[in-house]
Amino acid sequence: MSTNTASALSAAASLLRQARRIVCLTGSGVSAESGVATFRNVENGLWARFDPQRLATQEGFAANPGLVWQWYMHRLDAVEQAQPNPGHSALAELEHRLPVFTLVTQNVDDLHERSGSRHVLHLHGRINRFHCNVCGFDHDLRSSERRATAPPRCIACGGAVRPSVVWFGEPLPHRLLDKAWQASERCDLFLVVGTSGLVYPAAQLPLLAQQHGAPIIDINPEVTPLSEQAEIHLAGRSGALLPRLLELLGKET
Ligand code: BV8
Ligand code: ZN
Repeated sequence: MSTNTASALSAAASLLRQARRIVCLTGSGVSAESGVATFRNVENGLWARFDPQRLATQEGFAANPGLVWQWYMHRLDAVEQAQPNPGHSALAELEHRLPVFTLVTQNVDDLHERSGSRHVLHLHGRINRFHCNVCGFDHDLRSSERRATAPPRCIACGGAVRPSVVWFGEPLPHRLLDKAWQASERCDLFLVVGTSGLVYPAAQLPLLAQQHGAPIIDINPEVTPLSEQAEIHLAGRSGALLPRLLELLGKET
């Protein structure tokens, strides 16, 4: 594992240049510089302040639907006010420049799309979409429904409407996971950005790629289990390092 020297950046640019099929997995760290909270930071992460069992599980929703609803709507407001940062823009640019680039995100925000990424696999769903927790019917909501203290009722069956995110213990969207899995098995370079690599099955994807011979580049100010596995760990903020990587890629091709 090499870290954030000029030579590590240049080695990463060189791997990117040689690669033909790249998969990138992002986590909440890529949105941190946009002001969106991460999850596991001990001071200001969401799970340091809120209990995931009460807020991000079926059991939590059944026990207190109003609390869960208001918490997600509060987070949605924050996401809507946030702007993409240079890390998001650099990833959008990589999608345009590189031959086959599959962007897989654990993030429920839409900042990748808003910075120009066209094909994003949202493994953990999207906070600005809604469906019925009972029958699965998709719902568009009016702002008054979003602001209500309890979840709206389904127009098809009367069940509670919920945000279309994946809670703990729920399966990931099957088709998207399949696509991400296949792309990871076939890629020749795996880029990990801003994730603690603790949530499965997402964290399995880079390891799967590595088992099939692809090197991992990890961008994260902290050392994670994935940085320890990575061929190159670029220790720093994605909003600073991704644009530098892009610049090097442009210079040396
Ligand atoms: C499933 C909801 C099966 C949406 C989220 C024991 C062992 C192994 C696995 C398990 C286990 N017990 C249970 C499991 C499975 C469980 C799991 O993995 N648990 C872990 C935590 C132990 N997984 C599941 O339950 C999944 N489902 O397995 O289903 C199944 C199959 C069939 C039928 C039924 C069931 C579902 C997982 C989905 C969980 N949903 N949230 C929401 O509210 O948003 S998890 C949550 O964590 C977020 O969604 C997020 O996407 C995900 C990952 O977190 P990160 O993004 O990595 O965030 P984190 O704070 O951890 O890290 C941020 C990183 O950024 C840090 O490293 C930091 O240093 C870095 N950073 C900070 N600033 C920057 C930066 N990096 C770069 N630049 C910066 N500027
Ligand atoms: Zn319904």
